[in-house]
Amino acid sequence: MAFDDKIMEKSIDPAVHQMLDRAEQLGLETVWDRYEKMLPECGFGELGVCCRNCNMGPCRISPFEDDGPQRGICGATADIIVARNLIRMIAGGAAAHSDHGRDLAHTLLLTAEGKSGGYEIKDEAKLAALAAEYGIATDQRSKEAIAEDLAKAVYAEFGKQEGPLQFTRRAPQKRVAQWQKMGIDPRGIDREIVEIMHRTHIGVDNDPVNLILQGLKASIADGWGGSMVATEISDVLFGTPMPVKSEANLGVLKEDHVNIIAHGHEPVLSEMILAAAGDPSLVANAKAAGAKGINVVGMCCTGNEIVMRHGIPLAGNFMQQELAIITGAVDAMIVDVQCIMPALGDLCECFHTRFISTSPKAKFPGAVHMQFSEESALAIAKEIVGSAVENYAHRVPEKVFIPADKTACMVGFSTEAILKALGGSLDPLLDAIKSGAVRGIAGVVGCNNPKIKHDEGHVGLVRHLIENNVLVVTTGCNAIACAKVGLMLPEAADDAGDGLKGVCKALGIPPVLHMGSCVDISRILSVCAAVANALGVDICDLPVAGAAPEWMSEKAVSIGAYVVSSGIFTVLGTVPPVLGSPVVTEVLTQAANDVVGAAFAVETDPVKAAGLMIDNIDKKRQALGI
Ligand code: CUV
Ligand code: SF4
Repeated sequence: MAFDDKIMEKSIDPAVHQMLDRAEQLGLETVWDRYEKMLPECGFGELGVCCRNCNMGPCRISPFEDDGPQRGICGATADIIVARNLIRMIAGGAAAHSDHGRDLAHTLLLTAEGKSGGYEIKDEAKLAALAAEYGIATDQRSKEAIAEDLAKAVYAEFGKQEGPLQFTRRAPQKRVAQWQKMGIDPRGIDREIVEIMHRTHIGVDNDPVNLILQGLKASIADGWGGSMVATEISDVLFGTPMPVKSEANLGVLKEDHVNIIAHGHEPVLSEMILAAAGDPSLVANAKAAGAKGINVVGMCCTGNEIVMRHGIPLAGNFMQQELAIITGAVDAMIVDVQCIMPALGDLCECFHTRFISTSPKAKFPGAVHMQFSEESALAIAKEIVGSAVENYAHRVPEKVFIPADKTACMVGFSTEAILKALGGSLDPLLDAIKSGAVRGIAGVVGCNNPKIKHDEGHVGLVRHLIENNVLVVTTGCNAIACAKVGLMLPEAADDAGDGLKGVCKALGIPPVLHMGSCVDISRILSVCAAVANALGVDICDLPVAGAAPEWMSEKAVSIGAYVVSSGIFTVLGTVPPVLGSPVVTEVLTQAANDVVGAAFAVETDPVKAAGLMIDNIDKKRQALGI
């Protein structure tokens, strides 16, 4: 189906085209309309040169050297203001990921103490492995006793005053030594985030380089701290993902079922929603109401969590959350935290959809708040699902329009699953890299952003990489974009270069491996660390690269910072608000190489961005002599 250019240029996804057309017919506004109304976006903001850190201001630095203020009222230069703003973004992102990790630690502790309402310890092997890492005795001990010690140990990582964070020690020795030398080996997770807020208060740290170093330190506390805790403890509680088949795109909604979308981030909620949706009495209620059953689907990173562990279909990525409501077929949109548009409330009012918020940390206009608590998790989840079932009767059939589009995918490639696919050791992968069949590995992650044609940045970049024999590992909204176009099927190996194609066919894996949600970028770090350790080199020596083609969130800024801090060259597809500072721009794109062995590049063209990554991979191969 073809629509007018205005629609076609917004996304590469046919489901999105149909839904945007539908929105137009119904006179409904979406994120794309609001983006257009915002144009031109504030030039000072784009450059990062506005400051509101004290009430002498707000101040903004003129981009023209001979015209307008060159200093804030306190005397801060563009370099200082840009650096402060950037690391405050890192603080926001690291806080979000780490608070998610903290919630998992809390749930594990309650579960160990027998106080949680429905959770269990599902992966005892992982529990034992983590206990060993923390030096917790496992012999002759119950899993609850081990879990209690582990939960207390990871819980303590957040409030620690002195380091190190245990998981940072997964990194190669050389990497840790470099962090120590640069003073960026994090102490406590919360401590580094708080220190950013302190240093960026008026009149504290006014050295752009010193500010950025603290930003890197806090980001490491995210990637190798809070995010890694979130991933590892989720695996203990809900199981470590293993390959599973599913489907992706709005076509996973079912006209004849009660449709529930779980949207947001933390599996603590979505796992229980799933459990509740299987409750025979709720299913019976759904049937009594005339539905064939209860269809739970996921969106954004919550979607990634439950597709990886249960094969629950993915309804779409960040830019599709409003479009899902516009199908008129969603009986409940259940959300917790992060990446949930406050626009959903108004939109739900145009349909029968019940918008249900659950976290005490995240309330929304137009939402019904049904507060979730780990202590009575299953009982509350049943109430929430019950409310969705009840709402099915209010669905207006004339308002229902579900696009047919959905694509099969194979997901669930945790580190453990990749090792299993390789036959238990990294060697086949290392051999394939050495022989050149696999040129290198790229981590492609991150959000959607209306500044970029939806999914084109993601898919264009990933396709170019696999054509050039670069194996892609992915998380977040990139993963969902790849799933929707069929890149996560073993058959997609046919789209890869000959070397990668051969390796994928031999192993029966897709050329693009879904490693999970954003916090699961920690899985990518763990794989990189394991590969580097196996080769006896540092991560910055590996033929790997990272990209966030359509990023928008503060979390993505923290991710970019910890990926680069880990020694991985990273290309950003949307321009970060730093160009107002020559110093900050230079540090991020050049000097970072001397500090952490990697740097950022910005490239909005996806094929060119892939080219930069491939160049970097080739350079590393050369240096390794392979
Ligand atoms: Ni956490 S952070 S839009 S859902 S990847 Fe998707 Fe992923 Fe960005 Fe948000
Ligand atoms: Fe202006 Fe300085 Fe206050 Fe920022 S901290 S608002 S630059 S006076």
